[in-house]
Amino acid sequence: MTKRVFSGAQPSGDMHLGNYLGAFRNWVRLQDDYECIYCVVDMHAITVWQDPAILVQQTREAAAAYIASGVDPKKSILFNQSRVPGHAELAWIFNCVARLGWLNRMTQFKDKAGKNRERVSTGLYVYPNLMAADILLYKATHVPVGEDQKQHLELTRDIAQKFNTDFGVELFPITEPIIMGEGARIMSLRDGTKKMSKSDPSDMSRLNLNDDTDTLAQKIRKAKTDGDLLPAKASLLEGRPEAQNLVGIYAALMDQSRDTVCAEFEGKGFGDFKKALTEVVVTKLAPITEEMKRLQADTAYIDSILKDGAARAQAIAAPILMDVKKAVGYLV
Ligand code: AQP
Repeated sequence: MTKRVFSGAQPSGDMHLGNYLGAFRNWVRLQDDYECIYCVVDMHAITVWQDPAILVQQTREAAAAYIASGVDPKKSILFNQSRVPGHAELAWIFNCVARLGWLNRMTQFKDKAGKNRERVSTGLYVYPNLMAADILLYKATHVPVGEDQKQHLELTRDIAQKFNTDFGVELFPITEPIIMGEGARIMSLRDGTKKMSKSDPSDMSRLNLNDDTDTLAQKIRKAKTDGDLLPAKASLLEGRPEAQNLVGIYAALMDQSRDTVCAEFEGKGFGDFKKALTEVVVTKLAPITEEMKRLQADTAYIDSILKDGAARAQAIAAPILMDVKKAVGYLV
């Protein structure tokens, strides 16, 4: 069986360092060993309100961020989700396969809906079924996952299994997670217990891939920390979430362990550490920011990449979706 990876990000705001370290950078590394499909998941994005004119821009920005991070659109398939109708078609079938109790257990829905549960879109609730459809529409064998997506991949596996059993077929693979290491979860610069997120109302909470050097420096300078010094070992950062996060970012960008970073900066205060961190962040992100800017200025190029990617994705999806429809008993 083809070893195939599927992954995506929502064009729901500015792409940030969390997306880069938790996703894009890993996607680049997977390109040599897997057939990779990287999607800009615009259908997921609209589960919360998106201004249509901005959504179009953000979709292009997301594609530019993937490419600028090193995703090669010739090697990998890069497209926006809504262009391949199979995602919606399969998601509907999965709405009828997944059980209500399974969705009720999804912690991300609880987090995102919060106290507002009665007022969120029904799309937000069935979001994990659409994610299962994204993956299984291509019979993806592997999905790179961070902590926060583990539960959704479990659901995808449950749906695949139930579909195969209910319809007496061996159609879907049981997709394996690829667990990513250091830097898997980057936290907000304003609150080390919350993840860095596009939808955080404070722009100061995240380092955006399109921030200029001065903005990055200012955000790091203003990042919340405590008054203590850096300890000799990472385990001694326990209970200091902001300090832990900044050390984690440095370690991830330098491809070092947190212990190595602590050993280097032991006894220093966060004033000094932030200066070193700024240098590392700027060195690593500036080339990406510049390339994103260049790509975004060429909308025709980005649009042609996404259109071509959608045609390649469609070619893989069409026969799989046909088998699904036949298994379900649709008259085709
Ligand atoms: N803070 C993070 N640390 C590590 N990885 C992260 N990812 C997102 N935030 C972090 C990873 O980026 C990929 C794409 O994420 P997404 O856009 O599909 O959705 P998300 O995880 O919900 O990202 P945001 O920024 O928090 O978006 P909003 O605010 O719109 O919900 C995923 O692989 C994710 O793990």
